[in-house]
Amino acid sequence: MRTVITFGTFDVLHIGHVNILKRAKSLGDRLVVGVSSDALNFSKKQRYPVYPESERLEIIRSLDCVDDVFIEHSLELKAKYIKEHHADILIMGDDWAGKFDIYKDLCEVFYLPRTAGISTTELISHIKKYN
Ligand code: C2G
Repeated sequence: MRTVITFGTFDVLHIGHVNILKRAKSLGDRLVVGVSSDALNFSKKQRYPVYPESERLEIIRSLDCVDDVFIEHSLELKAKYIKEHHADILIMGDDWAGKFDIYKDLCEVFYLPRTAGISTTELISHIKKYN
């Protein structure tokens, strides 16, 4: 049984999120997803997500390819999360390339190509244009 772990805000769920979660699951047997807390997202991006953490957690939990979810409270706690969830593989999009190589002594670390042409930020500005 190979467990894959990945992290993200997954705000305003879109095809880029679904693609990386499906690809992450295909690399193992079980997929565990750390969903960034509202406070962590504010510290990373200087704005709160559109959907609160409780809703983002439920949306990600409801996907077929996801086996377990938890709230990611800090970027610095990855070692703890990897050990707690017995993860064999850490997957992130390649916008994070190299950033989590320090965890290679705990598990395999791979960065997958981002889906081109879509992001939550672009979606938000697109929706704003219609208001
Ligand atoms: N992603 C993707 N293609 C896109 C947009 C996002 O593959 N077009 C991937 C990102 O690379 C990331 C995941 O989807 O691996 C979640 O993206 P975000 O919700 O933007 O999360 P992020 O802010 O990158 O949070 O500890 C790490 C962070 O919590 C990651």
